[in-house]
Amino acid sequence: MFFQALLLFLLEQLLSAASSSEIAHGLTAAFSSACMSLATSLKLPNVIVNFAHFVPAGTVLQFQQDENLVTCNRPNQTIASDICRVAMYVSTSSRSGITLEAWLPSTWTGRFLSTGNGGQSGCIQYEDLGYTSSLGFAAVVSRLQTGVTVGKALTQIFYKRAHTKSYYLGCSTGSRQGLESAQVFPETFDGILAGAPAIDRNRLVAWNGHFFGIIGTANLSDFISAALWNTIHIEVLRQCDGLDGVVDGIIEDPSLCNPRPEALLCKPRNSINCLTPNQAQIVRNVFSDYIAEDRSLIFPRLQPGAELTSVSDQFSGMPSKYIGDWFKYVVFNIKDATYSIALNPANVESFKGNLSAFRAHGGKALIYHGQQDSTVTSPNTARYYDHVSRTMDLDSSSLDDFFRYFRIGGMSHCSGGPGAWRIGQTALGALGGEGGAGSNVLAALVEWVEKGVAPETVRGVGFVNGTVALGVDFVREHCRYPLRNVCVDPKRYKHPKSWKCV
Ligand SMILES: *[C@@H]1O[C@H](CO)[C@@H](O)[C@H](O)[C@H]1NC(C)=O
Ligand SMILES: *[C@@H]1O[C@H](CO)[C@@H](O)[C@H](O)[C@H]1NC(C)=O
Ligand SMILES: *[C@@H]1O[C@H](CO)[C@@H](O)[C@H](O)[C@H]1NC(C)=O
Ligand SMILES: *[C@@H]1O[C@H](CO)[C@@H](O)[C@H](O)[C@H]1NC(C)=O
Ligand SMILES: [Ca+2]
Repeated sequence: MFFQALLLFLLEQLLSAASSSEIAHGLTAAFSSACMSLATSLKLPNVIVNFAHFVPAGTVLQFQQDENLVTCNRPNQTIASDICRVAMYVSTSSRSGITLEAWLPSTWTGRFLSTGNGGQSGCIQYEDLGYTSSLGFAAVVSRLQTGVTVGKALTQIFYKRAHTKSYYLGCSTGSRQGLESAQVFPETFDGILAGAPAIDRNRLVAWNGHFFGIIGTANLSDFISAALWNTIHIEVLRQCDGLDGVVDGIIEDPSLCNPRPEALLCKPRNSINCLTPNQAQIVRNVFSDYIAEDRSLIFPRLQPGAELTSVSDQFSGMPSKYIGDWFKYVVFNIKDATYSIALNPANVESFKGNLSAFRAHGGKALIYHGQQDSTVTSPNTARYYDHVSRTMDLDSSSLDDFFRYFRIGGMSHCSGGPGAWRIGQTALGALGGEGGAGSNVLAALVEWVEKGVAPETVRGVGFVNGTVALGVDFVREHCRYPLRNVCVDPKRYKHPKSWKCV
């Protein structure tokens, strides 16, 4: 409305002499001055505006240490479309507060979106603000409900009308934050895009920690070297790659894969690149569920196929970096795991199975998880899906009305891997149209929320040797759980039509 009125005003001012470039220039100037005026005019409770800048498309923002923690390791961000960048501090008590950024695009679709962050960083994922604002979302980064409330209010003030629909996008911890919102603040979002959710967090961190006890330190005689893990990976593929109908380096459904490490046992005439009996047991333990003293499940096993990306972390001979500050200075054992699960500080587990209120609000959740993820093992997401199904007493066809889970074969943690992992999920997964129509999972979520057209599959793009720089290799459609992907025409396995969800 505001810009239409302004356009008429400009037309009058410029009379018939106005050229379209002058009008465009006038609109940009108006957008820019409306943006900058926020610095002094924005009045929201507990909010201080640090700055409000107009940033034209093509700018490379350079981040200073004072506006971006050094640990975040984000030196710059290229801006794809004109935005109003607003940086705020929101105090949540006399001693605490959050930093918040909103990136408001000049070509707004009317949609609001919040993103989260990965790991335990608390960093602003500028690339996701850039990605979603370039798609026309008024985007904020906020891990807390407070931030979303401020972001929505700011959006309304700036554009002079309320948003139409509200979305969330995040992966890993960002995904946990999104699902936590569906569980605890069910009316906040109409659509949630959640990848590789780091849910049941106490158990997840304990699971990351338990590998050190299995693997041991690097000076042990049975320590498995990186080279030997490579051999193990090749053997896992030899045993399981073909289960989906084609040998292509991808295990579409690792839940069907139960590798026998004994196939690699050293023989009298072959004592290199093979496993001692102890090492074979270590490999078995790595691919086994993590079980408590009372025999109950702590966390599902590492899915076979993901072992190579564990080598630099869980299999390194040092405690996993994902234990971080959570179990700092703790010699980790099963009792610590059981204790932390019972403690569940700040309800960080985010594993509530009752999403009734989210469903009643009309919310839709689209979950995806790479099937080659060594950071958050993917069977945990099937476990959550089943938990929601049981808690709400809904079979898959009813649950899928508002909650769908897609398994992305050959995708690592949130991005990367040999599979067709680029699905438009985040800035890392942003597509350049390679996959054709229907290959952006965020657009699919919007269709579902706004037109009621639910995605049957998620279409992704894979790269030559899993390397983006080598170019696009194939397109594949990923099935929604509990269906799995099977190749029905192995000679043409790179063609999406050669696959079927069964
Ligand atoms: C942005 O940061 C990357 C990574 O440090 C660097 O390689 C690149 O040259 C930077 N680009 C600009 C324009 O500053
Ligand atoms: C093996 O390495 C660990 C940790 O690096 C060290 O504490 C231990 O003393 C070493 N053991 C031997 C036998 O060298
Ligand atoms: C789920 O939550 C709703 C309220 O949102 C409540 O009415 C219902 O009883 C709960 N169901 C279960 C199984 O706990
Ligand atoms: C891809 O990997 C294979 C096997 O390692 C290798 O032979 C091939 O040259 C690689 N292709 C490219 C384009 O690098
Ligand atoms: Ca395969």
